[in-house]
Amino acid sequence: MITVDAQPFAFSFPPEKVALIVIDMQRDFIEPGGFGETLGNDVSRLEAIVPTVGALIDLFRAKGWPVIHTRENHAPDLSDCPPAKRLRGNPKLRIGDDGAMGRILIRGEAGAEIVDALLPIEGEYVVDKPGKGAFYATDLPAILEDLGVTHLMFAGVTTEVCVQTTMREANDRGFNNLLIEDATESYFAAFKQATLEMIRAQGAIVGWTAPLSALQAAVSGAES
Ligand code: C5J
Repeated sequence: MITVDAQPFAFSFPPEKVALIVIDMQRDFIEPGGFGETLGNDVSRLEAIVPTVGALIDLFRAKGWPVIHTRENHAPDLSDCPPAKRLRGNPKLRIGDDGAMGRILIRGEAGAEIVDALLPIEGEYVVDKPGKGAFYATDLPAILEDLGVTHLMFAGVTTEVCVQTTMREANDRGFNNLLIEDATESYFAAFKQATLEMIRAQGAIVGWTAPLSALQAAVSGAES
């Protein structure tokens, strides 16, 4: 077991049974001109974590541990996008509309792709998901079963939406979850902070949180 100095208490994981899930590090959420910005958000908060997410992915790659990337997206005919999702609110652009990087959140369009710095490499998994949670209407459950993992680490955006939803789904399915604090971000600082606190409240009711440096120290300690 490798033990990470985490909150609300130490997180121990068997290195042969861990996987990383990187949630929705997509151009439309992160880059200026994308969907996130058209919704009125300051995307620079999300752009700032790209190097840390990259360092986390590099650690998993160096150890040969599985990496799973998710993308929130929809079929071109929007058959997997409920009207309740597409029509909610009064945004300038909706899912499926033409944006600066192609049709918003449509599979195959430039904006729906993962940012260049974090593109998956051969052998990594890419899960396309129509919802906020990565377990709904995807092959993620089958991938995790095939891998035989019991412990998951999480990174990505946004903390309180797709990351938190997926962690809660994973928690209900019996996984032990660690969220890497500086490898996740929200458009709203207060929402990120509240989510970290909710996850680790009541004795890790959803999971644990720790900075990347704590994971790196635990992994180097286990190597020496
Ligand atoms: C949102 C996500 N915020 N990936 N998606 O709509 O969190």
